[in-house]
Amino acid sequence: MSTELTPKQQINELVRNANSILLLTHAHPDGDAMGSVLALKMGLEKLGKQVTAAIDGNIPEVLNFLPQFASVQKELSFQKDLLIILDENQAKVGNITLRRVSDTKLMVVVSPKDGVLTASDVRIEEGSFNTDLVIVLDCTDLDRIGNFYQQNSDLFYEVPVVNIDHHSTNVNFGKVNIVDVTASSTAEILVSLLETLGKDTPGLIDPQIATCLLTGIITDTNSFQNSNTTPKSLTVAAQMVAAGAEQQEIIRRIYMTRSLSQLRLWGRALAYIKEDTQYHFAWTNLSKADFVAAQAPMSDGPQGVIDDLLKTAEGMDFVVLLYERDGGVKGSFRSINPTVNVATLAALFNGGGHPQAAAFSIENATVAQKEQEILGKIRAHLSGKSFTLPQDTELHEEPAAQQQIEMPIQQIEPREPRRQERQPAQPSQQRRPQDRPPREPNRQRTAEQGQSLPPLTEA
Ligand SMILES: [Mn+2]
Repeated sequence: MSTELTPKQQINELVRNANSILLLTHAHPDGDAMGSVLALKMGLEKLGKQVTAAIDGNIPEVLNFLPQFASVQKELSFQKDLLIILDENQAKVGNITLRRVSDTKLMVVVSPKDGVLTASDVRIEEGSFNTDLVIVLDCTDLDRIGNFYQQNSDLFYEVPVVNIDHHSTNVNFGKVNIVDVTASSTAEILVSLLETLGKDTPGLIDPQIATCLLTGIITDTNSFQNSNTTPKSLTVAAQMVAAGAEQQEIIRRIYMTRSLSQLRLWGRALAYIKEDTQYHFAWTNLSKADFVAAQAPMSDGPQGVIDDLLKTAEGMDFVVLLYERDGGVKGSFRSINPTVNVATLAALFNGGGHPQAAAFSIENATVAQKEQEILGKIRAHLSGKSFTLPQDTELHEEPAAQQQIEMPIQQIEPREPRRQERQPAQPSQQRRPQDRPPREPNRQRTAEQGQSLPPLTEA
């Protein structure tokens, strides 16, 4: 491939030469991930390509108004042919028949036309994947794709990978990369890519595709409220409305409709809000038990908790939501003070995202086990001191290292069992390190301290 081609032209070439294309995004997709995948799927299909879109993890039901929502696969398995190569130098092949030897055994019978075929005339090879091109959208690195990547990692070596994203923490894992950190969303980047791909296909961006792309732009800018909203994102959004995107429907479905379970979940998150008065941040938690008690499907992430509720907190520099998902802890950050870059905070936990919105996850842990460690690392980072707790994700019976960090004035008080329907607290959340500073008598916070928080999706 010529190095003189721009990445967009290179992608155009790769797409033109591919028949079968696989589209992937990060597990637990948000509106941008899902809108981008569906828009590109429909666009490529209109160009005559065979397209598979697959997403690991739960897809938020709130997005089910998107065209072709149900066409996304949740499982991915690749067939590879087994190739039997016969060398005809010694004898020409006459007939090939298949004979069943037993319930579990088949025999391939190769009868020569003349002469003798021997075992040395046979070679067995693995065929290649029946996918010509992989396009990964809105994903900072391949691990974020989830199980599909771990289970099929060979594919990503054998087939060209295109990486299209707008996260500054993207690691440029593709053979071709379009990582535009000035773009509000991956959907915004796809608009110009689809225009290039559809040069000879007038009207490629039809109302359905435009609806998916506008959904990505709207959700990643939080309805054009976030600071990542640029003149270009507004222009592109206007272009999508002109192309027939159902803007009113998007707003109604995403911002005006809340399920009762979601409202119950919000109530729990609101009740547990705590603040750090020294470093000016607020946080809350949602444990697995909170989701259960609210009857909230795990597929509907508690995104709204941070974007619609926590982020409106007055006087805070940033907010944090911790929540339990998939046996681990997810953390979401939103910056309120524009000079605070929360992507650097998420990076403390090997996460990433944007300066205004970032996230991380810790596997095999509960919020109760990790909350103090997470807060300690954040505070240590903000104070410029190092935090010495090992950065593994193992469960610590007692977070001993935590005692080495300077705890700011406000301490979490021992949690009391909140409600009958809450599951019994894990031992570690009730036990408090004994050498903690005494709690401030004058604190206004209520005795009940929340310990779990919701996650967020990196925009
Ligand atoms: Mn995005």
